[in-house]
Amino acid sequence: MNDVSDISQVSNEEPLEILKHPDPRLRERAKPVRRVNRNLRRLIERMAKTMYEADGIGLAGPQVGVMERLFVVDIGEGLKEFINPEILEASEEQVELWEGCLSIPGLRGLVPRPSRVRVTALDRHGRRFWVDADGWLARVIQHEYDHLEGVLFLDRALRVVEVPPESRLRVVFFGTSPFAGTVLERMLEREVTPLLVVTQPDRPRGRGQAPAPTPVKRLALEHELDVAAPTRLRDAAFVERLKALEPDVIVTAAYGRILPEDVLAVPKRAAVNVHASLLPRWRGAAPIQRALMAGDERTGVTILHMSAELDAGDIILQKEAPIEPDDDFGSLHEKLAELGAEALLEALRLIAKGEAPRRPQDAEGVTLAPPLRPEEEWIDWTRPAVEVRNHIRALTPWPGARCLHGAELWKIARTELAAAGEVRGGEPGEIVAVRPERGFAVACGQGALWVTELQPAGRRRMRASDFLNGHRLEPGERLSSGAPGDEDA
Ligand code: GNR
Ligand code: NI
Repeated sequence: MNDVSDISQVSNEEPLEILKHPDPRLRERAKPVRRVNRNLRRLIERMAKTMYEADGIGLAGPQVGVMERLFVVDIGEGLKEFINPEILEASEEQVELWEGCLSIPGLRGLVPRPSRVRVTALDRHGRRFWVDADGWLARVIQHEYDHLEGVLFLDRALRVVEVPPESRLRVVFFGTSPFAGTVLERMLEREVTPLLVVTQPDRPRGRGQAPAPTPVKRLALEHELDVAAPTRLRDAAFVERLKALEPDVIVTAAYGRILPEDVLAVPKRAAVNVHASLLPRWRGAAPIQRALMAGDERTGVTILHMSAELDAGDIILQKEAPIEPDDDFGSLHEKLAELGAEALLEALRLIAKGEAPRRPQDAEGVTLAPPLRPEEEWIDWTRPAVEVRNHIRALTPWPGARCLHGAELWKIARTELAAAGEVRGGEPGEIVAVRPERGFAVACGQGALWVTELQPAGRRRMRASDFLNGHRLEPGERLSSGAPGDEDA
């Protein structure tokens, strides 16, 4: 924020009302300013305040009912006023750009204009100045000058389109994981640009375990968005910063922390969460993993209002998705992130139009999806093959489903159920068949699994057939679970 806008914030001038098309005053030609005096300086200050509060980059007298030749501009380089401006020269070269106008909310138009103009005007002290403007400054000066002539961008536009209502919402986004990254990316593609992106502080990540930004932070910085990574959400300075943004909506997606009530109370319209299950099934931090582990064949996403109780708020909308037998955490996570983004954008449109429904969750059918505990990363071969397989799906590719082959840590990445009678016998964890082109079969508490992909100790993930190419494995060898406390092996 620049100095001038700060002055306008402390000034006690009231903002003015912005006239909206088709108000006839927007079609009149403005009269020259007669005197540059204190009254005019106060008017300039009020116009600046009006422009800043409306998030505009320019404002002309007629837009606030002042039929005088005067406008203010701030394209982020400070406030500049133009009194009795004249356009002395305009370039032959034209550029087409999308324009909006505070007097025509909800529409924008593709307007060709000279790319450069030479302008003269008086400043607030009545002193004459000249500017050679290009880029956005040239654009805005011409747009404002048009207002003084009673001309609107609609008159010059090659095309006029509606601005999607959701892109006009003031949004603060809270998110951390890749799921949240996908949601944010889709929001940005649809021009729903958060005023602020809140994420978790940098943490040791990846192989090197050096502190690294979250996927959401990286994306936000790429798009030059403001980012906050507070360690404490209750921190008064953070809550004040949020309030100052006057958001309509708070969106959370896989943020990884519960928002305190005083944060939930900040947005004017709603605080909503993108949750990766069909609530009330799988409330909690690990809905995708728990759905896979349970062998669910359908799941989906829910957009809900946040409440004090975790994932228990009223539902705005849900979208279903099948869980395919070959889905694992990686594939399902991606599908649900896309579906969640789609559902969120639909919900934001409804919120923007004031049409978002609110449906309390069913009291029946509540299940909980607590985060994975480290000991759950071990494969328990004594369970039925179907359950072992689902467990592995839920842990693949991250953090990986572990077992021990002797003292070596293996991660099992992909399996197929052995057909009835295809392999027989064996204690749970015992390798009961080896087929170099397919993989190897492991006995479970009931039935057996063909391991078709794995990540052996210190190596990358590979097909079991490739592994067997260079590694002897004999029926009778055993896979086991780690002893409790071995999680960090
Ligand atoms: O805020 C505004 N944005 C803008 C974007 C592209 C081209 C011109 C403008 S000016 C506009 C404010 C306004 O309506 N000024 O008259
Ligand atoms: Ni305008």
